[in-house]
Amino acid sequence: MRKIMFKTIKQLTSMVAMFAVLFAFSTETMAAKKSKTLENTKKRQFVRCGVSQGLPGFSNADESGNWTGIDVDVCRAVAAATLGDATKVKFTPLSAKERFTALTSGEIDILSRNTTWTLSRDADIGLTFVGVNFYDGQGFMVRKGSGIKSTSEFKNGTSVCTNLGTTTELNMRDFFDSRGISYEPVVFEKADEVVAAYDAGRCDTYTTDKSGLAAQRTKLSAPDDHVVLPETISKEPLGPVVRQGDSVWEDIVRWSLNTMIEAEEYGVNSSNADMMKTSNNPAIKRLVGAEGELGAAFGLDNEWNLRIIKQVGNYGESYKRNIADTGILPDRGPNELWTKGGILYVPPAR
Ligand SMILES: N[C@@H](CCC(=O)N[C@@H](CS)C(=O)NCC(=O)O)C(=O)O
Repeated sequence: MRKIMFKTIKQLTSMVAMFAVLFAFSTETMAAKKSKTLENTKKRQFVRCGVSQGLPGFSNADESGNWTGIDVDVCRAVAAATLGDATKVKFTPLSAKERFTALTSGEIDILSRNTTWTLSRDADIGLTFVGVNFYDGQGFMVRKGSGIKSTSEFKNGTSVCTNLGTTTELNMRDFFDSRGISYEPVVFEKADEVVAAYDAGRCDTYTTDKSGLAAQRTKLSAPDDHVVLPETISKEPLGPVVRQGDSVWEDIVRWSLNTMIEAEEYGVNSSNADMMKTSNNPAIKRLVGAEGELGAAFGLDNEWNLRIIKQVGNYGESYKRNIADTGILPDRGPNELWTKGGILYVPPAR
């Protein structure tokens, strides 16, 4: 009798323990779906997005304050996914120097501002990069009149205009130091000051990401008098950044960007997205919310991705509208899909 009772107590205890584990597991999964940033975004009814102070093609405001660009579109995608409306974004223009503090201090919730993903930025200062929306590299622009055709012609004492608080500054130092060429940095916090200084002839060359050179060239008084040299001296994978510590928000931003890229891969765009609901390709059906429950993983409804595609478009549409059709960089280069010879490749939405 005692033996039987002992056995039941033992069974009971292990059952209680099992339930406790199950309970802890389920609350943990529920907790994992909670995002303070998402909650606050819903309360506020807008996404707080940090952008540049004006970089055509990436993040640029017109006279009426309407922001456009591929970086702007990432924030619009998140607004479409989380608030149902791509226009519900408040943009905060930030200099390169200010951008990370604005994110870590909680002034913005997404930094989408031609920002290079590096180890120290990702691991060291409370930030998390969620992906790459433009593969770039650093280059140099010179006046055609200088006759310089290659960076190998740079001489001792070359004066170089660039932006403060950027990878550009560091690569510039590595570049000249490793070649034993003395140089004179002419550095400003505001990009417009850099452009103005270079335009006024205060430096021999202007260095930044090649996309930036192409964009800023349009602001020079005589764009055709300048040329971007062929060499690319660094890797600049540019992408959106979030604060460390809210993994659900991080996932929302990551998969909003991925949705735009994968939609292009599957030929889903802003005009055919609704029709794609009846596609016989399950991968396409998932992308437009007609199959699976992908949104539930972030605590979103099932049409979060359909709204992104309908309201913002796929990556190709965004690139065309902002970068190609504006004449900044008509060719996609490495920013072409992996299926078309480029390196744009995102994990599958399933
Ligand atoms: N990708 C580099 C450079 C970023 C950067 O600040 N580039 C300048 C020159 S293209 C810029 O954004 N200018 C526009 C602005 O400051 O508004 C980085 O992350 O450090």
